Amino acid sequence: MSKAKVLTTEQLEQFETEGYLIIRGLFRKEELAEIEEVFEEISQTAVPGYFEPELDRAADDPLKRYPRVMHPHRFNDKAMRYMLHQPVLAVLRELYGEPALAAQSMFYYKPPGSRGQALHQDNFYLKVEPGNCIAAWTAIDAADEENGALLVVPKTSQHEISCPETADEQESFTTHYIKPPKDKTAIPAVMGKGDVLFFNGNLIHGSYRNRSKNRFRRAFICHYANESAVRIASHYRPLFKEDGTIVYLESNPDGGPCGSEFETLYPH
Ligand SMILES: O=C(O)CCC(=O)C(=O)O
Repeated sequence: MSKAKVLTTEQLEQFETEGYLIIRGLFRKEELAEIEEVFEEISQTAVPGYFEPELDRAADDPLKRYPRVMHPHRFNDKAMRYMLHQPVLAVLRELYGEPALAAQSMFYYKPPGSRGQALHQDNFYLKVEPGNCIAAWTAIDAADEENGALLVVPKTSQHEISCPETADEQESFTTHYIKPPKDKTAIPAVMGKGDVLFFNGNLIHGSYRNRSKNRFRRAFICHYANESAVRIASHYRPLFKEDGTIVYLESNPDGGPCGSEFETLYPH
């Protein structure tokens, strides 16, 4: 039996032409409360390889106290469940025109005062082929210009993957920077709690610093590949089907047009 459609023609067109789409209120209040609880608990611990706060350096940089959590689905069942959140997968199925495979989860606390992430393109890191990755960026707190909302550069989703320049380390906690084309500007994606922003792996995006005094800007961020993809960078294996079954795509070898040194030093 075919599944009921969740996106309108206009929404599909927006994703095609602009490269991103915000779906309002895709996570319910109780679900958001559960996600908050999971990551509050994680923030009180250390999980080697996935969440490694450096408490002695927290006074200099709020991200040392609250670094991003990498791949929480690999050690937390609830994170796995939310990476495979049915309403998100239903949207992805329509954006891809086929089912999605879940490749990565992350959680950003982005406390007040913390640096942002310089503009970049996700498929530079994920190397999904053939096809592309799509991110589902869920606002756990309302996000706006003051607390460092995600920035998107509309219509860059058709651009080729470019080789990064060096980011301004005063403003970005990551080291890569992709300069937007001259005729394009980054705009903030202003979002409410529980809204989800979908964007494809070529779209140039990033975020500014959290300039607020006391507002975290937490986000649960997952990356997906189309089910027909054959290869992905090794950092993202294994992947998961909608029903949670494990899938091993081939490992996309390091390198590509920008050389191999980028890949191993700076996983996304
Ligand atoms: O949430 C942010 O500040 C940046 C996240 C991002 O760029 C990404 O997940 O690719």
